[in-house]
Amino acid sequence: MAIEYITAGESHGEMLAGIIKGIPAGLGVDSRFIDGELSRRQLGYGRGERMNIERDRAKIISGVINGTSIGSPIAILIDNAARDRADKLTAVRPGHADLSGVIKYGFSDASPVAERASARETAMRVALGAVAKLYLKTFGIAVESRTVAIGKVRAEALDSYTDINARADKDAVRCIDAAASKRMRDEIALAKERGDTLGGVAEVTASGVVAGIGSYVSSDLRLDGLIMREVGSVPSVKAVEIGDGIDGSTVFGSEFHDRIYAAENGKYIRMTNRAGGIEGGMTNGERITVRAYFKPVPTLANGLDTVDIITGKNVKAAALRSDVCIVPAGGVAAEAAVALALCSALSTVLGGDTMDEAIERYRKKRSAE
Ligand code: EPS
Repeated sequence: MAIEYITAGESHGEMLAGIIKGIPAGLGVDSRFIDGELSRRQLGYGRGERMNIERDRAKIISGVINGTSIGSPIAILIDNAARDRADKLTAVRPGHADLSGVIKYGFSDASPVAERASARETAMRVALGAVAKLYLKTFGIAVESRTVAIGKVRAEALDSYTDINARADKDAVRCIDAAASKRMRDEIALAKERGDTLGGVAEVTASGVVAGIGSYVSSDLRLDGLIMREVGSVPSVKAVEIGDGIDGSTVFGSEFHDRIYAAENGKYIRMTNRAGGIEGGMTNGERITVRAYFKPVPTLANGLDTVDIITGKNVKAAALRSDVCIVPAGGVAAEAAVALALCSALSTVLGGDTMDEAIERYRKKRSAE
């Protein structure tokens, strides 16, 4: 029984709506936890004016009674404070959905495209992802993230993977390396001064996952594919890496693959985790690591060359209110994406009408490791 979800809503419409289906009965769903996740997504140096306007809060309207899931679809609403929709967006912005959206849906301007293509949609994904996180937490699984690069500035590798979110959330760009964080903020400030934008990389980790979630038996069950689809559909993500997949493509097999050793307790251990916790489309019991590569925000204060679709003339792209860098928030959205993929794959394996049944099956999986 896979988890399914859907979101709806325009960036400057009345509200966002979302439904997640397949969560068993008996899961504690605390709306304060969801609101905490929504606040995390709103922070970050480099965000625009809009984040001073919004105070995102989740209103749970179905599927939860007295703070506990009842097995039916869970529906959530988030109000939009900003309803100042730009009309007549004809100077289509390169890098956005604007031009292709107008052609595809036959609009006379790109405003309806921008309204739905907007990354505002990730607010609802974070809310639904928070429900997925609560499900995963029941099994001791934590999904966290940190910024590893903004522009050309890279963070040092971590010494320890404990309390990633607690440490990252204290930093203005969600980077655990203080010196790199300072240089990242300088880069963002420089981009802003130039009327430009910056992208970067966020790393999502999921720890405490039992081996054997996902499967090699069928393409639709492969967990790496599910994660790539979810993370790859977060606006601005142009590449998704699992483990050291990108560097791994340049080295010998002997330099990449994680060797397996017999542990004294009769279990198995690996000393490295270059596979990022997934082999053969399944979890192998190691920490899952996923990196989301974000392109620079395509709305530039210094508009790029483009065409006005009404006059046919070469103009500068519309410079709407926007963000300079969304990587810190993007990491939180990518966390939600990984949580949704993992929750879905885990529920496929565990099934269960109730959380108690799912927990019992998880225990059996754990003892088989
Ligand atoms: C976005 C443009 C900005 C961002 C928005 C994404 O909104 P506005 O046009 O209202 O200033 O702030 O992100 C959010 C609203 C959000 O909640 O993340 C865009 O065009 O994608």
